[in-house]
Amino acid sequence: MTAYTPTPEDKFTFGLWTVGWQGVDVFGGPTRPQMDIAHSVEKLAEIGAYGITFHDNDVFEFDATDAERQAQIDKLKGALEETGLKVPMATTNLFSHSVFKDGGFTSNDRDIRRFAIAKTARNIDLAAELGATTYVMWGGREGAESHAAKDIAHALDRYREAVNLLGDYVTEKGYDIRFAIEPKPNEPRGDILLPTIGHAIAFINSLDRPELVGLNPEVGHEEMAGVNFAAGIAQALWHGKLFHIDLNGQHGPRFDQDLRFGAGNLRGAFNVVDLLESKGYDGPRHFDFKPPRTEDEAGVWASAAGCMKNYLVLKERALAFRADPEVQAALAASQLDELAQPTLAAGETLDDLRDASYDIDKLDHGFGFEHLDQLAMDHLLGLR
Ligand code: DIG
Ligand code: MN
Ligand code: MN
Repeated sequence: MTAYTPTPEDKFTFGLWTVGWQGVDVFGGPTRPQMDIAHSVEKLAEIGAYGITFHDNDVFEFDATDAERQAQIDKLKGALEETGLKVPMATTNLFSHSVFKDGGFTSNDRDIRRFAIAKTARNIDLAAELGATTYVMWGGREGAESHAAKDIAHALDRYREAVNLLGDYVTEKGYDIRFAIEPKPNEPRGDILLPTIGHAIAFINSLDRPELVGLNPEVGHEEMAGVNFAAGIAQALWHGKLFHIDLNGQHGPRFDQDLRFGAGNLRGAFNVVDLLESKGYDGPRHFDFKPPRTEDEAGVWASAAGCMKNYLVLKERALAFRADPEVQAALAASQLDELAQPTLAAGETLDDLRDASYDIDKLDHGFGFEHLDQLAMDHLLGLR
């Protein structure tokens, strides 16, 4: 029986806010005590993680003095030094403090927008200091609960202004940092701006430095919107915009469950791992999940270990699926190789298509997708 033991080579990373989640929800207070950040780093190293990610206020309090902020940063640095864990990504908390109740970059209040950009720039400096190369922007509070409360065009102007300004900043500073926008359709706002991968890609194309900005899609967020996550990240890869990823579990369109990866939509998880492992994504396998409030600390680590184990099991099953000669024959029978071919031959024009004759009865054939999909199911279930 394979052990599925994660190693740093698997590049599994966790947000400090995940294992540190105290189990608070809309209907109940914390069920776990606050977790010391050094303890989180040490335990994540112990279970095989490659690195950690953080919001500024996962490391130090919103109202920390400079001395308190530095003490916490030094504590984090010490734990990273001791364990060898890396920091591939960082991000800003522009959603917890009440000042951000109408957003940060797109708050109707101009002074709050100015503060949000300044807060982000300060944490970008820390991200660069810790070696992060991706800076995530999740606009959880950028949105509205009612139509007239937010002029979308002006809000997007302000969003673009902020991202352009920060893109200029990292360029002038010479930081090796790219930005990754994380879409989400709703929660905590009634409707969030840039709700899906598609909206975010369109927005990125409007920026001054689009090459600096990509995506950090999250499994549960696209599924909340009722769209297929694997198909979404396939398009992100096609645009060269899958800069980072938030892996977790979700039971379809409902509140953001942030389950451990593999829980919830297991077939979707298989499809995601098949895509990441076969289409050349070389970034961290990052988990943004929340151990359910039912769990004690032992449960937190069981949940984190489950994220990595499920990824490794699905990776083994997906690689076996792609290597299976019967699958390769089924892919050919389903004409997947033909899909990879241009529709026009070299030198052909539209006239060639229009002048040709077509035997519709011969063309109107079955594609054998059910046989192909059952083979995928058999591999997922460990039957092949
Ligand atoms: C929630 O899905 C968001 C925040 O946790 C964070 O800003 C981002 C980082 O991946 N995901
Ligand atoms: Mn989420
Ligand atoms: Mn996320």
